[in-house]
Amino acid sequence: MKVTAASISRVKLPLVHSFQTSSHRKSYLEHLIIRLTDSDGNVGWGEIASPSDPYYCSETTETTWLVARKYLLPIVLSTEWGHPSQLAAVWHKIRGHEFAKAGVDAAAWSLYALATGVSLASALGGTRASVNAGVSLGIEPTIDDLLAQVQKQVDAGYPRVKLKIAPGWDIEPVRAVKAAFGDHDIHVDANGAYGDSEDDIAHLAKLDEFGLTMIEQPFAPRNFVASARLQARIHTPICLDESVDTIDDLHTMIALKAGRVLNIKVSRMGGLTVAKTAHDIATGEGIPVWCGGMHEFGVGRAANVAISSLPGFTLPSDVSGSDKYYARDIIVPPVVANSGQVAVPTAPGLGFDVDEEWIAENRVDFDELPTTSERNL
Ligand code: OSB
Ligand code: MG
Repeated sequence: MKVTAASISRVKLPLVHSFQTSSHRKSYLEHLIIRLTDSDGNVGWGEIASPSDPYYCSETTETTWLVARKYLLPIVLSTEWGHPSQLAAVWHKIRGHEFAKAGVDAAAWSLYALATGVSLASALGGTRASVNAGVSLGIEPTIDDLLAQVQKQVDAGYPRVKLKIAPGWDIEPVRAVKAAFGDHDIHVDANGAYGDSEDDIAHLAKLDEFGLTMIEQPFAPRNFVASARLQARIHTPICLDESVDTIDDLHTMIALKAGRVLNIKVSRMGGLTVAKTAHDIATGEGIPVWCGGMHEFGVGRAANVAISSLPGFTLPSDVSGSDKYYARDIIVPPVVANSGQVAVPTAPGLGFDVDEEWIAENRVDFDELPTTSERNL
């Protein structure tokens, strides 16, 4: 493949319902959209879905822009590559910056799929015609507000609802949701908000009585030891999210028995190449996986749907329909969930048209790298 042009658009979209995690609240998001063109005129798309501030991970919108613009895209433009996994191998020397890598990697994958005439899901080895979708709900001002949000998503047909928890917002909201929606698949996500003292661990162990599907990331990123201690005490599986950025982290999780479920986020793990490897390793170890989300716009959501079609993604993924997040998405048609099922596109490439006019209307910054011929002058 010869990539001849690359651009970055910083796009800002309002969320239909503001979202609060244990660390921050958001009512709009700004993600970077990567556009690659090859020498035959094929276009590939990827999304850098970093949070704006360094609370979920160390990256921010600005750091991802810098790393993509200065390091990653020049590599994509100057390397002749046959398969996108070769790019991941080249930029392995760039330490960290997984979100930046993920958007550029996904753009290369979607370009590769289009150029070779297959869907992104098939290029990745996906086998499912549709994927199971769940929803993730933020911390609400009151338990009644939370119950209303859960009801709305249950009515929309989603089979799994994940609740954000934090110290002071855990046992009671979980008890209320379980009392009202006991038959539903409910899980909680703490985004690392708990300390690892004996008291913290004993407190979290109280969640075991609710029959939750999993407790996601109770402790700070890479506190594998605390996670292993809690997992040894409870029946509820612990799922790791922020702790696992790399394949080495996954090996640590397995070796220390720090969890029994893996949330594979394409963004957090630096792209589809690493996500696929993580899927292969986890499945081989009997660890079920699902695809987490970062409130992606349609371009990133399409990549999440594609990876979720791999056989080991047996738990519902955070690939809710676009309408849960955005009044108008940047892809046409938007992602649609029917009774919690999202169809996996079969058309070559990303499988959705990208609405370039809508991107241009919501763009707050733009940059285009010099083309190969301009650079050679
Ligand atoms: O931990 O999964 C998380 C959103 C922002 C930061 C972290 C997380 C999330 C979500 C959103 O839970 C899931 C989604 O995209 O629906
Ligand atoms: Mg999470």
